[in-house]
Amino acid sequence: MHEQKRIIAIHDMSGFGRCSLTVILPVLSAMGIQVCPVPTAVLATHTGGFGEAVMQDLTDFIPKCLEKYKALEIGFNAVYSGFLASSAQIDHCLDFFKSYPDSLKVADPVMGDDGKVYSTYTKELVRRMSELAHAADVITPNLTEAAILLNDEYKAVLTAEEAGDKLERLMKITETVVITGVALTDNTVVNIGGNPDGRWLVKCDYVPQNYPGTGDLFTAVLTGGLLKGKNLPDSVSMATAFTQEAVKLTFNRKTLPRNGVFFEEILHLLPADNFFSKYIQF
Ligand code: PXL
Repeated sequence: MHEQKRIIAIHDMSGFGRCSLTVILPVLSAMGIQVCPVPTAVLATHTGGFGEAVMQDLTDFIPKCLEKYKALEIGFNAVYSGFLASSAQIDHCLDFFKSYPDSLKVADPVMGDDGKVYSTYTKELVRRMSELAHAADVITPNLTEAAILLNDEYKAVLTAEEAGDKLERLMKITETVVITGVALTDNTVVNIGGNPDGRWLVKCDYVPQNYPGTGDLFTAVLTGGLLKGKNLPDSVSMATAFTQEAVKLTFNRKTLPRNGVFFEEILHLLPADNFFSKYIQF
């Protein structure tokens, strides 16, 4: 295959609010990776704070894309899934994973935040997300999604031991796991990652506001790092540093959280991919 890395991104396209493909496309492109989007749905806005969702489901479109790529014998270095619009899309993502067995398979098990499931998600879609997690090489749940995948009661704040225990249990599902936005009892917020080589923790600077789309920003940078050959702790660290920079910039502007984060102004940091937050082994 051509030297440049190529990735299939199976996510929704939300017109306003900065999440999923409107974040993933520019971020991975700035990292020098060719992104081929397969939209799961198109929405006017994301579902976090704009009232009832205006959404067009594209479930039937996804298998047609796969057939076309297979017929054209186009290869991909990674398949990266995220927000899905129906439980049938789980099968379609699994078909993509199976069709590119040598690719890096990243499943962001997007389902909810702050202990709540997103309004467009059905019970069946939530139930079946673990099938995708089992088939993936890398998963990046937040605490809400980790609790669902593990059948745990949602807890907003964990001790470091509890967080480590969740990571270990998720690593029985998928080899490489990163849990994002973990609030710990010592008042820190951390991202934690684990694979067969170890477990790492990256602290985030405290910002008293959550923004939608930051999970997508994080996993896009993480996936780009891994695809470019960086190891897990460096990739988690770079994704944390980039996301945190965008969050801090946005907090200082005092904009409505639902508008998402101003990542556009720091995209220039990405091509060098040499900025890191500190990580520690735990
Ligand atoms: O960032 C996750 C996400 C993706 N897509 C849509 C969403 C959300 C989170 O709210 O609403 C449409």
